[in-house]
Amino acid sequence: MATPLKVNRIGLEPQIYKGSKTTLCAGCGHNAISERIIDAFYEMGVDPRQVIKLSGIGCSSKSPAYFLGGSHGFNAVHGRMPSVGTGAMLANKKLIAIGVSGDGDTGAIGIGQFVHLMRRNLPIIYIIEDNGCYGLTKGQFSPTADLGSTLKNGVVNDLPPIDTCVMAIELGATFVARSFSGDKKQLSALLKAALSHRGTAMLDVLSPCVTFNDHEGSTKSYSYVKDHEEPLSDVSFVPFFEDITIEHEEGTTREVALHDGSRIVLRKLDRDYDPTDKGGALQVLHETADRGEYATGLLYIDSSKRDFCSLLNLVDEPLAMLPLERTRPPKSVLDELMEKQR
Ligand SMILES: Cc1ncc(C[n+]2csc(CCOP(=O)(O)OP(=O)(O)O)c2C)c(N)n1
Ligand code: SF4
Ligand SMILES: [Mg+2]
Repeated sequence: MATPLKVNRIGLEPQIYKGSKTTLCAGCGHNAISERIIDAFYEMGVDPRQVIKLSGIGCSSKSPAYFLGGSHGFNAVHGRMPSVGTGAMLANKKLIAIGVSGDGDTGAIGIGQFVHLMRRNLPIIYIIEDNGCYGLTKGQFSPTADLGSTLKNGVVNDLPPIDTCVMAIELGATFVARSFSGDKKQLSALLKAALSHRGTAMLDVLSPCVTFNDHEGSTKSYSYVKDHEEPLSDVSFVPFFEDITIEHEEGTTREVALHDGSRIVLRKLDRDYDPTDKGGALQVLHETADRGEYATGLLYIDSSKRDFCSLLNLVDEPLAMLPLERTRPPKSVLDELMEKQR
């Protein structure tokens, strides 16, 4: 008898969630992130046909080709993915948007678009695959490269970095997290929580470039990040469709309810961390950065703010599906308007 196929809660096999074979270097952090995205969408039972994948330009921006092969996709111009994503979501707010960018794509040429995406709270998961360099163009420093870190050839970076998480929190993003491509458990929980959030979920994922930025002197190498990662709490995720009761000691965990009824459970490590305290989140980010460390986990969340589509009072039906007669006012409306101007 044939073994029954493994399927998720909407009856789809894991294979459906895969994409083409990666052309990125073996060991590149971006490949591990694609794997986590595949697992998260499969385990959450998201229909890939409802998803739009968006990206800019860079090795990171190539990666949407390597997951969710049956989803819609748009590989935008360098740094311009946020405006394409905004257009797509306003045209069809029923889509689930996932954008993949790089630290160069976001922090350099795309910084203007990033800023406005974060303040609008568009419903989108926005991932920065952060390797501190322009991998695709052979490893030059990017704006997230740390002061004093070095290139492979010994050149020292004498500019201060941009912290995209600090920026996102300041600008009004409602879900801000930092993780590491090598931290399977934390990244999986954060991706699933991002899928349950309504609004912009910004994840800066440290993702080492094994070819150009994995040497001694780099602060984005596997060994540096492993040694300097400071998780704020132990992150678990409980989806709305699994009514799991997590056993925990009073006072040692914090639960955050997400809009679809799922919960993100944060177990205390060596400090009490409140991800709803904006000032506290910024302080921790500044303090850890001063020590050359990376605070990881769910940094900040505000699930009360309206997302961009509801802020614009869009009709229930996606604009892209409306028939012509509902999008084009008849001549009588125009005549009436003209009459009022007289
Ligand atoms: C308008 C424009 N300017 C510059 C480039 C060259 N370019 C291609 S990718 C890239 C940076 C990619 O860095 P990042 O976003 O960090 O991605 P990574 O390759 O590191 O994943 C640059 C500058 C381009 N393709 N288009
Ligand atoms: S050059 Fe770097 S970022 Fe690009 S695929 Fe290779 S390891 Fe990844
Ligand atoms: Mg990069």
